[in-house]
Amino acid sequence: MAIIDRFYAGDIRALSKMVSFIENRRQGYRDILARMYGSVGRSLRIGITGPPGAGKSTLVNGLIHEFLKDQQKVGVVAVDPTSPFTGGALLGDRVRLNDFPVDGRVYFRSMATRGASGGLAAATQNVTVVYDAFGFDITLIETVGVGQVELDIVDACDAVVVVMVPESGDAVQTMKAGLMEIANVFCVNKADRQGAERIISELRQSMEQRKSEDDTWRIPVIPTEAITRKNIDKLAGNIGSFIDTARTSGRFDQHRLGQIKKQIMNILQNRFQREFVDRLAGQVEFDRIINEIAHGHSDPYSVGDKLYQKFSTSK
Ligand SMILES: Nc1nc2c(ncn2[C@@H]2O[C@H](COP(=O)(O)OP(=O)(O)O)[C@@H](O)[C@H]2O)c(=O)[nH]1
Ligand SMILES: [Mg+2]
Repeated sequence: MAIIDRFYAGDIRALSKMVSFIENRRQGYRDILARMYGSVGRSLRIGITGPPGAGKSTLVNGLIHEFLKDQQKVGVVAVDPTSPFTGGALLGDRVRLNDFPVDGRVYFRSMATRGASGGLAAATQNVTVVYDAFGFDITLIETVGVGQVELDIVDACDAVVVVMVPESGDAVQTMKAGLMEIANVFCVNKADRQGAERIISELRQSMEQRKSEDDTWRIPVIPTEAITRKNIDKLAGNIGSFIDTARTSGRFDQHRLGQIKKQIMNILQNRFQREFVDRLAGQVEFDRIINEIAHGHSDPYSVGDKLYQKFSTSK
């Protein structure tokens, strides 16, 4: 049987191969994705982001148990932008596998980033499409929150949980880092540690003060202890409530449509850019131009204007 047929028959090894195939953009990957797009849209995509060591993986473990109780099938993708060396499965993720049934109801995958942050969003989106087509009810996306990457990841999620720990220090600092805007649910993990009360009340206070763009949803702050699974049910419940609320208000669909538009724009932008740069490289006498500028006969802005005029109109 062809791998694609085994995939649609629910063979987990075929799923593994398929994810690699798509991730590595093997020849023909687009046709396969195109077929998958015909049957997706059902799976919920939940992002879990926060600083390294906050307990995201442990939380993901706990959440999987919650979802399994509800007879939900769960696919996990862990994105690690901090480590260019892992290049695949992180050790922790391999170990975790032993906790779960091997009957295809849970599946893990790690992805190391390949430099460009935009590429990461695209790769993650593709994996979620594969998971969805395979029949997972829920996709959990674990990412380290370190700047641009987690902002990109919003484009691949329906709901985002931002994880903090008492050691995160000043909650207000974290807000400034842009995590505030992307959180639909806050989780203060390691609530057993000192300082938990403080960060929880700080966060709750900021949430009260914040004028929400969407007054149908108040961002909750949930204390958890991932290692003992304390309050994980509550966290799962709040994620569920957010999604229900967003569906009712129409925000859920709006968000998804916006993501599709953004994805198309990214594809176009990349293509135009590549094509433009290729044409430039082949036709512009850079050495001469650079020399002219260096000797005061021209300037970079004028050259930019001229090249733009020339190449935006010519074929
Ligand atoms: N004290 C305490 N430690 C925790 C808790 N949750 C996770 N940890 C520990 O924190 C460390 C980092 O957890 P991990 O899930 O790998 O964090 P990640 O880097 O965010 O994925 C591990 O040693 C966990 O056992 C918690 O609720 N309380
Ligand atoms: Mg982790």
